[in-house]
Amino acid sequence: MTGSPLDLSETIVAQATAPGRGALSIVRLSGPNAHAVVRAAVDRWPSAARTVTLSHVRDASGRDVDQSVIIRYDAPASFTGEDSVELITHGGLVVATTVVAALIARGARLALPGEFTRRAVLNGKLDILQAEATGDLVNAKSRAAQGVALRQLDGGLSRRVLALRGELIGLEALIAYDIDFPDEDDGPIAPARIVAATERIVSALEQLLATSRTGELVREGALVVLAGAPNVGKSSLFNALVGEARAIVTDIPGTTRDAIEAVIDTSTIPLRLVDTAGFRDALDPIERLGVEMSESYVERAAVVLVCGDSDESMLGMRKALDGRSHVAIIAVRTKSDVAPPTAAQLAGYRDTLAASATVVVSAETGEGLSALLSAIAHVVSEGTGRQDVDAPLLTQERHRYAVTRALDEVRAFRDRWASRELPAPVAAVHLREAVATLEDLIGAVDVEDVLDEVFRRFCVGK
Ligand SMILES: Nc1nc2c(ncn2[C@@H]2O[C@H](COP(=O)(O)OP(=O)(O)OP(=O)(O)O)[C@@H](O)[C@H]2O)c(=O)[nH]1
Ligand SMILES: [Mg+2]
Repeated sequence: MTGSPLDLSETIVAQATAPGRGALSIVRLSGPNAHAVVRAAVDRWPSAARTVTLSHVRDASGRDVDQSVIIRYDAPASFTGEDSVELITHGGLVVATTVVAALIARGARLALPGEFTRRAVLNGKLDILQAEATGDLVNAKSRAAQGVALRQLDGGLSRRVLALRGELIGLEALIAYDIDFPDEDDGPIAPARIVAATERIVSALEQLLATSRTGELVREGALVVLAGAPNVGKSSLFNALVGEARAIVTDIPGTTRDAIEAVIDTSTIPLRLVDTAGFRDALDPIERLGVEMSESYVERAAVVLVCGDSDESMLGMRKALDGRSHVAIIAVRTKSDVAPPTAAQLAGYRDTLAASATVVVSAETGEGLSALLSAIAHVVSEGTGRQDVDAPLLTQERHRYAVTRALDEVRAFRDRWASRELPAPVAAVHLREAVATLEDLIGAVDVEDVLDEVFRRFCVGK
């Protein structure tokens, strides 16, 4: 049975926990026959919803496959809004699989990826933004991504979008009033009121759109590239920042050939730290490829840590950075335990490299490492216009697209309204479009095709 995600008459079952060795697993069912299917497979059934019962689970031939704890949920008070059951089984590779098989033998079918959450949306338990947040929470690779997903699940972004939709509908109502009384002197609505309301919405949509850069950084991490002449201590600094010996360190210049990447999970935006091959005019073709790769990382970086252990190695990097004025630079003077620089030298680095900050570090003693991390965090947050990661953020291309479209429509309305080039009812069509776009974003209206897009990324049992 393949099953269709649209057929809510079917009862679905899946293991919700990752397969593998572990103390416990969870098997969940949802659908009109969820209770009957489980009752047929167990010897004890919870007498009331949301209570637990320890029970034997038997396969189709009556053989015991587990002793599981059973929780029963009665519609509509469940995650999906349907009759549901959760079985907490013993863990491992076999037990949960045989429990699922025993339930399929009693008439359930295996759920498709994300099908439980999809049903929650179809039954009005979650909106689409919250359903996406469920997926983001499971897929979070950093504390920042976890926090953003949790707030979205709590409805933070949905409330923001709903408030904007409410303002747009308010504006539509003002215009409808104006259209109904066209001949009145100046109309009963002062035109300035409509202009002001439109401007407010345009700027709120612009602010929301501006959060998408931060949302992307929270998801992907900010690219922080260590660059500098060979042998200045880039790989040593990389290892010290990551907290383990990931990159090879030797006193031979040209040690690092490939770019090596590690994620540093900070409390705000995660950092994708990349160690690169030292910049020089390399003769060895392999090393030359390494240098080219370094250049391409510098090109894409949010922040470049220009490393040097002397004036010559530091100032020599100016040439490598030529034409890359869009990249933020932190001048990092390395090996401070050997020869600490003077304030005048540091000022020289800052000016020559157009650096946002200068930091003095030693991978040997650990000096300056936390100052460097703070400087990076500062530069990254400046780059996002100091967006607060605690505010609702647009995290997906789908969100950015919808808000961009809504903004375009409201701007089109504003221009047409101001020039009076179209009759008011025609100009107001743009507002209707903007409202519809925001409704698509939340899933307030017909949601089927949006759902297909959203649930492609889900795992089975979610
Ligand atoms: N005393 C001292 N030595 C350091 C420090 N950092 C690096 N070194 C030494 O400098 C030499 C080069 O270090 P690496 O980290 O390999 O330098 P790199 O910039 O990655 O070099 P390439 O990969 O060749 O470009 C090694 O001998 C390190 O032990 C430091 O903070 N203090
Ligand atoms: Mg190296």
